[in-house]
Amino acid sequence: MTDKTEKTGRTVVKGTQKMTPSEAFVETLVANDVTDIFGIMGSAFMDAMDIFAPAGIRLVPVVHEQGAGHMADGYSRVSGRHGVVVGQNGPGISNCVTAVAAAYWAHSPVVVVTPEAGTMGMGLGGFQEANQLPMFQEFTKYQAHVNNPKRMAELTARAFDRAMSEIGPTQVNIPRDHFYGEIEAEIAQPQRLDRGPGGERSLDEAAALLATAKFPVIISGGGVVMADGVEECKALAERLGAPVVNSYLHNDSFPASHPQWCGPLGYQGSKAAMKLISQADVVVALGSRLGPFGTLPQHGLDYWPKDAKIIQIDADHKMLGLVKKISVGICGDAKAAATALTRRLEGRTLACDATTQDRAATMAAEKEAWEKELDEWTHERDDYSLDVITESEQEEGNWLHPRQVLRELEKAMPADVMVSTDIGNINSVANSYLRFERPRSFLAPMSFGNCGYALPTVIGAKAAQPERPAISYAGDGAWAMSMGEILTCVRHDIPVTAVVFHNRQWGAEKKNQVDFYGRRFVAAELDHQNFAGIAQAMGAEGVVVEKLEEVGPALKRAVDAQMNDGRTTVIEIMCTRELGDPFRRDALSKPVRFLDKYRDYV
Ligand SMILES: Cc1ncc(C[n+]2csc(CCOP(=O)(O)OP(=O)(O)O)c2C)c(N)n1
Ligand SMILES: [Mg+2]
Repeated sequence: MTDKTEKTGRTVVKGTQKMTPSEAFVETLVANDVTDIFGIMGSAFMDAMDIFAPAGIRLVPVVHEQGAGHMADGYSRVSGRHGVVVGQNGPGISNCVTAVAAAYWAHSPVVVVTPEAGTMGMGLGGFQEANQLPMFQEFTKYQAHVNNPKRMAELTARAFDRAMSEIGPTQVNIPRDHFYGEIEAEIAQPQRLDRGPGGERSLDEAAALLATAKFPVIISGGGVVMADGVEECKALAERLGAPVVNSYLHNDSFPASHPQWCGPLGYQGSKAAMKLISQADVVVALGSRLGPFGTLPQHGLDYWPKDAKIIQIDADHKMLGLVKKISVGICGDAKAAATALTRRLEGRTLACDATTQDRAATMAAEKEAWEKELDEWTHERDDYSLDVITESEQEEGNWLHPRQVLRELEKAMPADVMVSTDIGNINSVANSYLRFERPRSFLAPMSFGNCGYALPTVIGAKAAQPERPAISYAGDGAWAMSMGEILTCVRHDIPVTAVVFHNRQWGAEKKNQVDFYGRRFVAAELDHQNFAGIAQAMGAEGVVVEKLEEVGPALKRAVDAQMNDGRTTVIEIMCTRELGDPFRRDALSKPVRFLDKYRDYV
């Protein structure tokens, strides 16, 4: 007896049957609509791998397993389906740790399949032996260990269910000998939560509070994206006439063309968003954990409204009130909760109704002022940046100001684009210039903040949605960590467009040496770089851009090559060494030295 799966319509065996554990594993993947896995092959799971093709599963071989983990992350973030990563026991698995940590903080339903050394050898110090559960303990919502081959189907299914219900990575750890043998197994139907809006009492309290609010502001968070709740967020915002700001690095959580969209909070975010939220008497944090890094003062503005009442809605009750003191906590799905709140406000007169037009005018004015400021903010104006701009004019030719480059890229963005960004100074400044019309479009490294994130993640996104243009941003340092995956694009026909900001330095960290360590640069410079040449050697297009007017056309040509010819392009943009505001002003202080030999190092 067989049955069809929900999304991909493939058949899965039904009822209890004799099969091998490999078959039980692969059929469970099919039952969970898995069509793509990222990883590098290995003997540890070869018996299962052998039947991937007849099961309708493609294994995308990558350059490095960290890339595979990021691809699984990007794949799941744009598709809402599981991302799956696999590797050889030991080193193939330890290579995945950073990527799984990043997926954890992005709340991505990634399943990391970790074949382990055989049960008869564990503990003897054999080949590629490692204890693989502790490695991922910090970064997974659930860890299954297949302690008996007969439990392969059950435990694999649970890992897939929990990745969705817990909204984060899970692990299925499989001793390699447990793929073999003969078992009786039944393939479980996937169990998906039917999520609700939260408790009646908290929803009633939230509605009562909103009814009295004079200047409500909505923070649209990642939970809105994951719940596919943008329309519902819009309906609530429109009923309230409230400004909507994006939580940090969730710029795709509200359409940028909407008059109530005011831009992102957080590092290098929108001043309009910050000035508006500073006036709030009630903040609705819809699908946001209010992560501490995302609400730090920016642009010299300590904007967080300390006296405002906060209504926080999160699918994970443990996030409620964790970072900010709240008045009402709703444990619910962002989409369902927004609908429930809008319904409760229907037909009611709200305190803010009297000022809807005034508030709309305030929003429009703040947004206009910020756009004007961005237009005029063509380069950084701190002493260090002015010095290196002068240097660059005298010595190196007229290289480009990152902010101007970012504005040109913004203007040339294709419709329906997916953009991934990396960690770095220029990538952070990009926050003000990345706007989206639909959710599941923006892929940033979120709270784990690892360099080397953007390229592999966008490759995974492109694999999931080949019909959409895929663009990554990375600084030259972060790029070099990850650029090998261009080979994956070329080898496996997953074309993307990669923008590299060539500023010859690990800029973001160097900025701390500028601000706190008297410009004593240690390990900050990068040279011998020719990224366009390296791209060409890997079989992609490589383009160097040195003139501002070439930025937009270069991006458009590359996207055209991606969409129409299946070609990957690396666009290397030559930038000055100027640097925007630092990442961690909050976490650094001027050095203190007690020992005589270091006395000048202050
Ligand atoms: C894996 C990892 N290593 C180191 C860091 C620390 N770090 C953060 S930003 C940065 C510099 C990035 O330089 P680059 O990619 O060239 O971008 P730029 O800042 O120059 O724009 C470094 C080293 C990190 N975040 N992640
Ligand atoms: Mg750099």
